[in-house]
Amino acid sequence: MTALSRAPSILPRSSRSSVRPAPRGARAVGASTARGPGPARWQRPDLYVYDLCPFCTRARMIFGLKKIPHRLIFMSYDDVETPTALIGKKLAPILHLSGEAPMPESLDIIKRIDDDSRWGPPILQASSGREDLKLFEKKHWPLMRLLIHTRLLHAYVPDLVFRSARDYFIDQHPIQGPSGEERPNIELWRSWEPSLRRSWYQQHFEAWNDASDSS
Ligand SMILES: N[C@@H](CCC(=O)N[C@@H](CS)C(=O)NCC(=O)O)C(=O)O
Repeated sequence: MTALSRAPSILPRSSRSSVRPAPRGARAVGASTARGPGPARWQRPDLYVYDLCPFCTRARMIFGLKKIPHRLIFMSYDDVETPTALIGKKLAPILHLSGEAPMPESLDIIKRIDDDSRWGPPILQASSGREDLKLFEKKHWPLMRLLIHTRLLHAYVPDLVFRSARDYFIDQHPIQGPSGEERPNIELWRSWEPSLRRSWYQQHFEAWNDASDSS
């Protein structure tokens, strides 16, 4: 799968709170149920995501659970323009419903979709408030981050197809060194040569591969 380059072409001309005109083809998608006079409305929600983003996976789940047809738009990770045009900053996930301002925040997106009677009655229960899960994540995130981030660059992830996107990802995510060096803060990390940052990622990746080959 590749990062979709069509996304910018359907963005609003101005910024965040504007309601964009219907994209070309919207009439064909939603003609039978388009409501009221005025510009044609498209029916399928647009969901802008990164495949690497756990908050995006969370937002995607409600569409799967309720079997809601939607347009899933993978942004390239270095594409600042698309999310900024939609919500004023670089962040995913973003939901855009026809006739409404695009909205961020996975939990708000989930609630917006689950509560909308067009897609049936709500199905989600209230949050369990499980503190043990939060603690597990807090405790293990440093190791999870190292394992996940260094592997993501080698996975089939549409947001990281372009070299520029992978470089952007590395720039944004400092890791500890391959010989146990402390994880630098982001300013220090970004002041280094790109080749050094890439090499830390690569060395971790290869070390684990070597370890799993020999086990
Ligand atoms: N509170 C937000 C958090 C979303 C978030 O942090 N998304 C990350 C990706 S996992 C993001 O877009 N960060 C900006 C970036 O990666 O440049 C939510 O629940 O949707």
